[in-house]
Amino acid sequence: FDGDGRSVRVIGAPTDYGQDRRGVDMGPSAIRYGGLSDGLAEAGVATEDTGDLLVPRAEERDPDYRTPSEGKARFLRETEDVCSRLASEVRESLADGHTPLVLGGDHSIAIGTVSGAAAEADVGAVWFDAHGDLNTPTTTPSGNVHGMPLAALLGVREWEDVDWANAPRLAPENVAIVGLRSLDDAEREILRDSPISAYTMSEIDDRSLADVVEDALAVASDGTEGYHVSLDLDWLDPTIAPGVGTPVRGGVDYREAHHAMEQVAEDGGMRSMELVEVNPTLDQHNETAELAVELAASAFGKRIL
Ligand code: Z70
Ligand code: MN
Ligand code: MN
Ligand code: MN
Repeated sequence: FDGDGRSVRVIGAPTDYGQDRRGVDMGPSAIRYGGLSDGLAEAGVATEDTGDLLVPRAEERDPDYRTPSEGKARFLRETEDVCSRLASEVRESLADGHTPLVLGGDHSIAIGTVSGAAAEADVGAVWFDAHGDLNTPTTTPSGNVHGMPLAALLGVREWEDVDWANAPRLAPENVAIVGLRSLDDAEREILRDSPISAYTMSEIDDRSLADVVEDALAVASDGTEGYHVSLDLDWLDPTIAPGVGTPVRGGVDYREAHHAMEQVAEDGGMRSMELVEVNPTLDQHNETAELAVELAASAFGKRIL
C-alpha cells in the first residue's frame, strides 16, 4: 500500500439544492456506510472525518427566493452559504497539511470546494462528468445550480448580479472535463471557443480513456501547483452507477474508471477531491456509493499488487 504518506480529511456537504430528484443529501452517509474509512485505509492514507457541515433542509427554505436580477437559479442563498463555509474548511484542511475529500451533496458544492482549494494556490481541475456544468442563472434550462459550478469557478460567463459566484478561481487552460455526453446549447457555445479541454465520450471511444486522462492530467498540472479532482458519479455508466440524480447512458465502465483513478494516484498531483451526486434513493443496495469509495481508494493509491 502506498498513499504517499498522505493524510486525508473527510468533509461532508449534504446539500440537495441542485435538482428535482431529491436524495443526494444522503450521499455522505451512503458513502461512509459504503466503507469509506476502510477503503482509504486500504489505500494507505491516514484519515480523519470531520463529519458533515450543517445544511438547512430545502423544505425549510423558499427555493424561489431571489432578487429580481438573479435569474432562474433556485436556492442561491443557501448554496452561497454552504459553499462559503465549505471553502473555509477546505482551505483550513490544506493549511493543516491534509488532503480534503469532500462528500456531496449535489455538484453545486464544488463552488465551495474549489474556492477553498484555490485560495492559496494556483490549481487546475479535472472534472469527471457526463455534463458540462457550465450554465449560469441566466442560461439554465432547469434552475438547478448543480448544472452551473464550473461556469462560476471559471468566470467564463458572468452570473449577472450574483457577485459571490464571479471571482474566477480556475484558469480555463487548466481545466479538463472528461466524459461529456450531455450538453445544453449555451454550454456548447462556451466550449466552442474556449481553452477549456473538453473530452467527450466519443473521443474516449476513439482514443481510450487512459489516453484522454493522461492529457487531462497534463492540462490540469501545466503551470499549476496541483489540481482538484471533481468526480460526479453520473460520469459512470448507469448500469454500474444507477444511484445518481441524472443518469445518462453511454458512460464510463467499471474497469476504465478504476484505471483513470489509478492514473491520478500515479501522477501524484491531486490536492483535493470530491465525490458528488450519489443518490441513495435511486440506488441498488448502495452500489453507487460503494463504487464511489472504490474509486476514491484507487485515486489515493490503492494497489492490487
Ligand atoms: C443540465 C442543467 C446536470 C447533473 C448537471 C444539467 C444537468 N445541463 N445534472 N449535473 N447531475 O440543468 O443545467
Ligand atoms: Mn490533523
Ligand atoms: Mn456535475
Ligand atoms: Mn453530471
